[in-house]
Amino acid sequence: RKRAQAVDVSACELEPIHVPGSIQPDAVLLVVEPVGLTVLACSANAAEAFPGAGPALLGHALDGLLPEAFVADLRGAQIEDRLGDGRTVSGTVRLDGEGGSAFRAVGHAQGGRILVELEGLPDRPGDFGPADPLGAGPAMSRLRAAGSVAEAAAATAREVRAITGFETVLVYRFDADWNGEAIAEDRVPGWSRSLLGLHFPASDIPAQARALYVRSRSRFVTDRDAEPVPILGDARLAGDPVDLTFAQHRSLSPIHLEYQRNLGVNGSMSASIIVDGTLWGLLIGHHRRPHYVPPEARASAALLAEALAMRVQEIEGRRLWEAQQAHLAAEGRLVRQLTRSDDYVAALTGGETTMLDLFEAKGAAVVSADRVTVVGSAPAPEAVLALRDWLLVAQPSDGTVYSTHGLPAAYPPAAAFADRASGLVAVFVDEARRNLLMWFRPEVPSTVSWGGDPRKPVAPGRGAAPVLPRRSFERWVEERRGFSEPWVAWQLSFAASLAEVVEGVVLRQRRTIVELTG
Ligand code: BLA
Repeated sequence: RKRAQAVDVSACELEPIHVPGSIQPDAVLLVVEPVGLTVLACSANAAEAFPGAGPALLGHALDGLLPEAFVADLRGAQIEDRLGDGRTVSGTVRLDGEGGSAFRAVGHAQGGRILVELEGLPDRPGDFGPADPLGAGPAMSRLRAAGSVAEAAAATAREVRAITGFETVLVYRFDADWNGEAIAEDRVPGWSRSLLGLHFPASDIPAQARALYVRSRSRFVTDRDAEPVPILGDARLAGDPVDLTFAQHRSLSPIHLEYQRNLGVNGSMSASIIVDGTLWGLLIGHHRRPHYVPPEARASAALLAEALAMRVQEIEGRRLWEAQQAHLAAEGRLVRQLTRSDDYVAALTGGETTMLDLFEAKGAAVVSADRVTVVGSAPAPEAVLALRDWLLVAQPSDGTVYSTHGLPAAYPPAAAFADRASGLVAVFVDEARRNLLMWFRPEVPSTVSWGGDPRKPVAPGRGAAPVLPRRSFERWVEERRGFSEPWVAWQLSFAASLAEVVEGVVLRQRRTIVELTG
């Protein structure tokens, strides 16, 4: 009898995608040691660039193989400083004498080695697919004109599709848990499938892939089904495989290629959208057939991904700045009320400015000993006290702010008042934890459309691939109850700083009472 197989998504994160041991067949790879510039390894298709050579290239000096002008750039000290971290030198080289084939040569340094990729260029200019590989200039001005993230994303998708010739270009945005949503889509009229507005679980793009995409900014697959070309190396490579993190022609994970097959995608692209040093999203290209994108169009697409990132940073940065200014002002007024008052609870809940002016909360509460004062749309006082008792146990006593945007899941009794308190920020004011500030947000019932059931992201595989991606991307609608709009990190630090001010006031008032009575 066959045992049911447990399928573990975390297996996806273990695949070492930066050392696949092979490249895509549209280039030839030479791996060179940086001192003597002799070939340590080459892709098995090396004869395409060096007829008759093949593995005979191993141990050969680079000088004799590539034009001196190109080799000169790879020579010399501080090679990792000049050509590490994805920095490259490139040029068009003619191999095999006058009138020989033209190659785009790109060199970079990684892991103490120099990697040179030689991509055969089409003979006729007509072989360059897209009409307008240099359309990045006008695209930039359209991007600048976009007033919202949605508009900027839509404009970028349109421009990148025009430049690269993909049938679909999507802008994919990650959320705080690394799930993602296709927030913009530009699509060829003849393809009815739309992914716009669909959400995908975090496991579709595992952690090591996201980490690699922060370092190396774009990936292109010409032909999903092309046989990867193995890298042949000499003995010095044993146990230390060639790191292809920055190689343009790295072959992608076979598990991901299976995913693409299930999605009906052959030629593809993804370019990283990095905002504030984190992977904010991806620009994704899809083609139903194989699709070659020439080097300059690839560079334009990566550039536009970067331009979108900068525009997003501007738009979101300004919105953030405005929200924080408004909060600083409100917090300033609250602090003035607090310093003038003998009753901190009244100062927070009864003045012209109240706790409701912070964090877009719809309700707030202050617990002082066993006295509860609420403003706005908050749970009843007994419910607030019960919640406080739970927090005393659930929350470490180190003064950290508790926050959730799904309280009923963490604290089931909250299901009874989810309409008022699905979101909670709570912070104890004093070390004895007698005083507590709370902000509440109501439930926002919503539906999330997933591209396939997110609870089943994987299917069992066999042998080397213990797990495989799901086969179905049918729209799967999840109804979300018991969740509010999420809080953001800066709001929690504002809450913490307000609690500190209140602590000072509480101490001062207690001292005054002691002096008066003592
Ligand atoms: C990589 N997964 C990716 C990439 C995308 C997606 C865009 C980047 C690689 C590329 O350039 O194509 C996922 N593609 C999507 C999503 C959409 C899309 C969400 O078009 C929606 C519009 N993937 C799985 C499972 C595993 C997995 C179950 O679904 C593991 C078992 C793995 N995905 C996986 C791996 C990579 C990947 C390993 C890295 C590929 C690489 O760079 O080598």
